[in-house]
Amino acid sequence: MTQRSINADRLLGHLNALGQIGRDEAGRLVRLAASDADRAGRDAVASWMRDAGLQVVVDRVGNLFGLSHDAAEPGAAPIMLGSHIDSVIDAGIYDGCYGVLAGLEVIQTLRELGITPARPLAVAAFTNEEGVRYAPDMLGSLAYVGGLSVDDALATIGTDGSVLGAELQRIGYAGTAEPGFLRPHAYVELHIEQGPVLEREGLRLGAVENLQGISWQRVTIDGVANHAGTTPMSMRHDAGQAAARVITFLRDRVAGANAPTVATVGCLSFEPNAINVIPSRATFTVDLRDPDETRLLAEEAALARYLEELAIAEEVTISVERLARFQPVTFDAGIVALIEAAAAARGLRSRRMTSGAGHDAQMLARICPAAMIFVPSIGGISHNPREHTPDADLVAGANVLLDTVSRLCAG
Ligand code: HGY
Ligand code: MN
Ligand code: MN
Repeated sequence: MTQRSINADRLLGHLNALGQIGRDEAGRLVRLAASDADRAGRDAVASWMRDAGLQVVVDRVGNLFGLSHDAAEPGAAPIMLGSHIDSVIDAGIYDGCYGVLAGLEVIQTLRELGITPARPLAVAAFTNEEGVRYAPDMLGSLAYVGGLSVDDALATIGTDGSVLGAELQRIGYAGTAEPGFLRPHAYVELHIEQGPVLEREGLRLGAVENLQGISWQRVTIDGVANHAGTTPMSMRHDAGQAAARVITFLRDRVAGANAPTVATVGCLSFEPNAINVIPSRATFTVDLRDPDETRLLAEEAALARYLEELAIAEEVTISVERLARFQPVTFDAGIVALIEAAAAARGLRSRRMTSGAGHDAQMLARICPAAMIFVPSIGGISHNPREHTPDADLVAGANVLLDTVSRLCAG
């Protein structure tokens, strides 16, 4: 059977065009959920969906869908592809966007080849996957699968004090479809690995069989502002020092454990944030992840114990707010096997692997069989403008997605 292929130039053209949408005055890619930059990106993707002959639908939490109803069984549950187009701050151009645009490309290719799949096809761009502006991450897909009420999702307050529902209204993406309006037969997400494994092992593709648990917390430490010059060290209630001890505690504990656990303090702010004032308040985030739920719970408990002891030792007050908590997810073994077979049929060496990053697929897995396909990230770099995947790998991944969809339809 001659192997079908997606339109590589069109996919790469869309990827690079979308990668230029949402640049700030410094040239950084910052397409935060429900921002003007996100609107511009959504408008572009929606227009490409229409160009492909798809019906464009937006649901109440802004999830954007392209639907192709051409199918042998038009009323059957669709195969859904997709990811997200919102980004982190100073992002690369592939994270999320690749999965949305490759999903669109696969559907457009099948339509152009005149192939009528057994089932309808859909491609989704889920709202606020990154969770940088609104917590939790994967908010749009979480609401889509019923893990968060629509009202709670729309009432979410952003790090900038904005309200998600009002922002979606403002950018014109407060849709009317009820999240969950389509229950997929299966969901397959193509994504860059964002880690070093595939490149290190010289492999072209990853069949992702599971995804690690995620714990996000915001910690606030309240001490006492005082004069940096006149206050003896023994009399200080230094929120800044206490925060530094937590950061070091996390790194030393996780680095010392013979486990895949990872810990990150990505946001940190002091008040009053003045060079000669002992910080009265330190606010920071803790991102803990582990593929094993028991270990993740143990790390959360160890942090909680440390914070209690620290509050006494430093004579400060410490409060913690839960921002996100998702258990590890195992993907559908049948789809994982289809992905491996599709890769092998194209002579692409692949391996099964765990996703270190969170993805919308972990939410869709709650309502349908789901799995992911990874392509290599050069240097394992992501959430960084240096994020890069060679064009040949991007095209190969999209062709494996195409074959996986065909096999799912045949199956
Ligand atoms: O945080 C994550 O893993 C994803 O990029 N939202
Ligand atoms: Mn992503
Ligand atoms: Mn990301």
